[in-house]
Amino acid sequence: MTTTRRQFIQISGAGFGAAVAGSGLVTKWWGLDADVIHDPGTDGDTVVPTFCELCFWKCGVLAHVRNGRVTKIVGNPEHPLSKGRLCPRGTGGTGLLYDPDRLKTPLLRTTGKRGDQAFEEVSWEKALDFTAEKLLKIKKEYGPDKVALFSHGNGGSFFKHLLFAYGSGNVTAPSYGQCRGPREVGFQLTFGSPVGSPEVLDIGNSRCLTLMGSHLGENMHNTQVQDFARAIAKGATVIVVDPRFSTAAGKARYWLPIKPGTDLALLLAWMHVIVAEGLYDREYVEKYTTGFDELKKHVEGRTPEWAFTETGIDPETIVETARIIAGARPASLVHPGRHTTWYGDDTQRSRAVAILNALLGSWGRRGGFFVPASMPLPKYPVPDYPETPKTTQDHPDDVVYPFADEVLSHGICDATTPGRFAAKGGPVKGWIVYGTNLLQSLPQRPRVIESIQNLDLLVAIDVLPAEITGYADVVLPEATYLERWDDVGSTPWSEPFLSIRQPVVPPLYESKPGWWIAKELAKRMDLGRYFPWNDPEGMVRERVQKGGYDFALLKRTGVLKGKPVPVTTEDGLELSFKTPSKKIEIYSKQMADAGLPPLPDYTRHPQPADGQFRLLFGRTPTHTFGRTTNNRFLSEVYSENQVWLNAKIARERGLADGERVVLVNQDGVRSMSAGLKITQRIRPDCVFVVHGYGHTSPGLKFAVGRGLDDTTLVTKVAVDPVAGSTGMSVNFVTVERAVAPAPGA
Ligand SMILES: Nc1nc2c(c(=O)[nH]1)N[C@H]1C(S)=C(S)[C@@H](COP(=O)(O)OP(=O)(O)OC[C@H]3O[C@@H](n4cnc5c(=O)[nH]c(N)nc54)[C@H](O)[C@@H]3O)O[C@H]1N2
Ligand SMILES: Nc1nc2c(c(=O)[nH]1)N[C@H]1C(S)=C(S)[C@@H](COP(=O)(O)OP(=O)(O)OC[C@H]3O[C@@H](n4cnc5c(=O)[nH]c(N)nc54)[C@H](O)[C@@H]3O)O[C@H]1N2
Ligand code: SF4
Ligand SMILES: [Mo]
Repeated sequence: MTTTRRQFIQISGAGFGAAVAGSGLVTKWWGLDADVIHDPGTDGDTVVPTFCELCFWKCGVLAHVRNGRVTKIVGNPEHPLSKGRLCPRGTGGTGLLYDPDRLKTPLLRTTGKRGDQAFEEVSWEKALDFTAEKLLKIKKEYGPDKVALFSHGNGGSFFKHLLFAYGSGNVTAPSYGQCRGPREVGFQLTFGSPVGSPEVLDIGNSRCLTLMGSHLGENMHNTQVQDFARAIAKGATVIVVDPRFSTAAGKARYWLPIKPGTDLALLLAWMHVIVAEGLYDREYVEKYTTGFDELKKHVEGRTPEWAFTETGIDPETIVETARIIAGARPASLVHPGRHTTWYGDDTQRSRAVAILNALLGSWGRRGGFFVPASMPLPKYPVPDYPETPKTTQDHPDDVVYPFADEVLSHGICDATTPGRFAAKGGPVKGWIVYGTNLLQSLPQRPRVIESIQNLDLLVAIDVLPAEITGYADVVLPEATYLERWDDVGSTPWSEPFLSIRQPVVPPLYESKPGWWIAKELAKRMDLGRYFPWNDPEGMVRERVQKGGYDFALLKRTGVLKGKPVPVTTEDGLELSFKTPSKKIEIYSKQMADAGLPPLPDYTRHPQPADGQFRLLFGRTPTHTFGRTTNNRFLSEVYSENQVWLNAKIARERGLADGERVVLVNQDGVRSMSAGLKITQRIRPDCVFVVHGYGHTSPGLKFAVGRGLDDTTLVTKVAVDPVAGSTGMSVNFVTVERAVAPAPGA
């Protein structure tokens, strides 16, 4: 039995129905009546617990199997991240498993130039021998640190292990420098801890939730969305700051349609009001923070009247919302966001968010940020790694951004291109790319391609013929998450738990699990001793049992829970901070010492000229970037992105809803075409598109040519001087009709 579209929507509805029925979120988002939920019969199904990989939230799922086929995927009620419910993407996992376009065999490039799309199907033996030989050659000729691993997703752990064993520490991912990087650096500097993933937010108990861009409801991180619905049902006040009337704005008491790029001005003005009116948590600030006096002085002139001129938000609203935010403390959460690489001053903006939360006393408090707990899990015994010249946190061989705590992907691109960055010992020569589609996720694509053309080896390990595989020398088809074991992990969360990834059905075609691929490569490079186990289940079992846990129960239920521990002061937690001063550092001496502004200040960013719009991008509930846009199942709900354009502007230009347009950026780069969505729900100075469309890989037979690719237009970035991340919301576009109407038409 395959699930029909109707059932799929009903299952999604079942997922969200219970929590959100009171809030009306289901009907609002899905056009559903929450009462008509129906769960198709499950008699005779085998049910296998594992966790989802349609995004990176790791929700526990129960996969139903009948006659050897996965028939449906539902939330595991025991799993703390799904609580029995999935987001629509998780429900649509079979659309990936049974995608007819999946990579089926290993491929070797046959022509001279990367990107030509000429491959031959080869055996695993041949593909692995080729890869190992090239990797050994690079190690011998240039040193192991001249290989980098780009990795996104749970299965990447085996390749990280392989890379460390090989002798390189260059592990990187666009989910840092193009996503969470500045937030993590800003919070680390302030509280001594990052926000992490899943974010340590107690949204469900918030009495006031402030969302600055965080578009929950379109951003479908499951637990957050469920908690958001719970908070609304309990009467929380929601304040949404977004140039676009997002789904979350539809649930908000205040929508502040801020001028893009000016959030820091609003944050400073909110702090001005809260400090000037004495609305902050005096006791908390005195006990736990340093640098309040400096902040007081710093925000003195940052009045609501001043902020109005920058943000376009009137001073009365700024004062009113500041009082509401402070009035709900400490259960007042100013959401730290996730995709925070916007304008290049992103660490400073994240610092401002962190400091505002410190004034509210929301760190370590119920309804604010919790301090997560996890279940200790012993490592599997393997030999020590050789020295892993991580090279560095940013560019190989040099430290440019001292607070970046991960290797930067665009830094590796630079270090791969001779002349762009003088990496000591010469440029990077080999890339192993696991589960990340660099052609869609890294900005400045021509530079990325230039780097790729300079490589001696590009290996892509993927499940689909994504754009990156077209540029590889060798393509290794991985089994999907429903067909494999991964290593076991302990996710830091408000309740300690362990969960496992185990196969639901055997791998299709000739695809192989990541653990096997990594182990086979290790064997061929004389690194077999790092993969001493033969079957991954045995390896996972040994780790779990050594930790003193019941493996059989974990396998049967998918999740084990530990004894609850206090995660907020209300539960009895004693707060402590891992900063140099052991306090929350409002004033950052670390930054001052590095020659960076110790308190976040506002810088004015260029705004689009008349006739131009700022290009903004985000998510849609049924897709994860471009990784699901070929999923025919999920595409029944949303099959192509649209360009959101303000209705007044459209009227002035004589543009009609649904009309096909192309976007042309400040550098003359043209996008593919997409339909217009004419709406009052966006400011007149920006356009918005959902990221993940405009695929060009011919192998993605469903997605190729559908919609418009925002990344093509991101030719300009603003590099954050603290985290080294790339702000990408700095590109301006004009809107042109895709095809001029015929004369007289
Ligand atoms: N222009 C622009 N750029 C962006 C963003 C944006 O909105 N606009 N968003 C940014 C953000 S927030 C992030 S986090 C990054 C994310 O960027 P990426 O890390 O590139 O993430 P995905 O798009 O999820 O990459 C998915 C790749 O993994 C493959 N894949 C899926 N499942 C598996 C699996 O089980 N095994 C293997 N081996 N491969 C698998 C898919 O086929 C696809 O090729 O992009 C950033 N870049
Ligand atoms: N369905 C779905 N959910 C996802 C993902 C997915 O691909 N699909 N990806 C996941 C990942 S990895 C990430 S990082 C998150 C990303 O999601 P979030 O972190 O929530 O959001 P962003 O992508 O940063 O921002 C998008 C929102 O910010 C608004 N915005 C743009 N510019 C500004 C500005 O200057 N100021 C303000 N205040 N708002 C602005 C946009 O209008 C939009 O509503 O989503 C996660 N959840
Ligand atoms: S949020 Fe959705 S896509 Fe992501 S892991 Fe959970 S169910 Fe899967
Ligand atoms: Mo992200």
